[in-house]
Amino acid sequence: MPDPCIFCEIIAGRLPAAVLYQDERITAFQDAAPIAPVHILLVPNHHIPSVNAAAPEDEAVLGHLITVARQLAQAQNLQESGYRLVINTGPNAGQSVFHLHMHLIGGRKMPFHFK
Ligand code: D5M
Repeated sequence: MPDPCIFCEIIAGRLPAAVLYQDERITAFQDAAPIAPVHILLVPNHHIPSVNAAAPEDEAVLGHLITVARQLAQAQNLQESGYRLVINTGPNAGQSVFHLHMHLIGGRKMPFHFK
């Protein structure tokens, strides 16, 4: 793990971020470099570097990311217009922060490809 992991620092409240949601399992905050009017990151509170490193016991928290992403999308009035949930994994996907995170992106029409 990079020392310190920036998302672990945000989760712990040691690095500033616009936190929209937090419970005992996950945290959601505004992406610092938004590519759309709505761009939120949802992360497990415990450090998982990527989908490749997720363990069977992480299955519930990964499902919880989707449930809360849907709630946040509805709170942003995206349920009609639509939105995208993306988890970049590894170099070809352009993963740049190695703490598993789900992007919630919406508020504009998106092409088929991400970014
Ligand atoms: O996406 C990593 C995302 O993380 C990228 O959209 C920028 C965002 N980012 C990086 N640092 C921060 C901080 N400090 N706060 C909020 N958002 C941040 P990836 O899928 O790895 O390319």
